[in-house]
Amino acid sequence: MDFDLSDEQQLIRETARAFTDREIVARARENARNEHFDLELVGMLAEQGYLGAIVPREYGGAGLDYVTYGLIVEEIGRGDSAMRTVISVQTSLVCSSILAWGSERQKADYLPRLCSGEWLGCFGLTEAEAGSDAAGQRTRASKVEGGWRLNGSKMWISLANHARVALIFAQTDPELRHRGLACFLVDTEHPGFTTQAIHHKMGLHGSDTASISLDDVFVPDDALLGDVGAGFKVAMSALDSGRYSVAAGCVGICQGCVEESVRYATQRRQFDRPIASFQLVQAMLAEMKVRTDAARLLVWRAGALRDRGRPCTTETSIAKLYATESAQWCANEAIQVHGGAGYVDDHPVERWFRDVRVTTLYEGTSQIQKLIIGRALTGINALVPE
Ligand code: COS
Repeated sequence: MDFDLSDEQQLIRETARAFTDREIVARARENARNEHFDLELVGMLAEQGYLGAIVPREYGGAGLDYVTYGLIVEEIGRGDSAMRTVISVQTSLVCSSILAWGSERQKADYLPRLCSGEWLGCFGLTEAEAGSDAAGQRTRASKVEGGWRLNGSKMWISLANHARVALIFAQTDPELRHRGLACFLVDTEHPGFTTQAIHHKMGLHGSDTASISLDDVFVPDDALLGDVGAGFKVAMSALDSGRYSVAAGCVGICQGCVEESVRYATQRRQFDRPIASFQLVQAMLAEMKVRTDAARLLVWRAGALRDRGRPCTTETSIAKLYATESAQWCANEAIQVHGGAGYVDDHPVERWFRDVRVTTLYEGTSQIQKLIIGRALTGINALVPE
């Protein structure tokens, strides 16, 4: 077992760290304050090659492995979860789905545009009534001459207001449940496709979130991604990559909490000495550090398994569960270390605390991750009645 990164991985990580500090950290607070989805910064992510890190070079990507992708996502996640969300959605949910399930034409058409940032993509799985129960899609796809008509709505969709292509999951035959689902590559400029921005979120104020309405949207036959009936597998395989990305971003939040808390605790003086000299403060710092390292190693394990072509769904759920819960815990502790100063956005811990809250909800709640892990342990699917 080798925990050392290669020279190339170290260089990529250092470059991502410097880019994050220079470009992302510098804008994160103002973007959050102004609820500004920073398209200029998204363009810079694309220029860095971060929107298609795991896409092969022949399709315009950077051709990196998953471990290296995770290193990049960790750094961006430390800087700003709103920008990390862009990478997770564009790369893991959209590009990886097209890569795994797309025809040669679909790959050649979409991937270069997505990797270059010319187009953004979004992932239309969740509905108001289909969250954890992703198979319970109410959006319907009806077969018509030359294509399909889509009707329904989607909820909590990141990047939807700015996406040029949307992966839309829809039911073709409700009696078939998950085996009736299909996934379509939908041009968001088609008549009948509309979005509405969702405001007043707890966090991720610099991220674009919207609901989608599909009102008799026509898509041609060749907009199908994978076969009719394969939609659920498209979604689950995308989530394997998406959960990895969220987990890596949360390691970044953990790391940021450690760094900011050590910095603050060594500078802040009370009782004529730095608060870092108090054992109770050191205990908080130590616990944060332990969780950070453990979360990172779980992410690296999931990435390494994937890079070797081994099954990694359970290990990815373990990494996602632990990293997101740890990031939430670390953000809370980091505010405790900062005291009153951590309660306003002068320090990034305040934003991390709000931004991290969604990570145990989206791309599968912590409870869903536990059911996936529990099923792997016992062989029993808790969601199926005996
Ligand atoms: N990759 C590819 N295929 C997968 C897969 C994966 N990771 N996981 C499951 N599948 C396949 C199974 O092999 C099975 O195939 P068959 O129909 O050929 O048997 C099919 O998908 C159904 O799988 P499963 O029986 O595991 O589905 P369940 O309904 O029992 O449970 C859970 C699935 C709960 C795990 C799933 O619904 C889930 O992850 N829900 C959370 C959804 C979510 O994360 N939503 C948030 C989205 S934010 S973008």
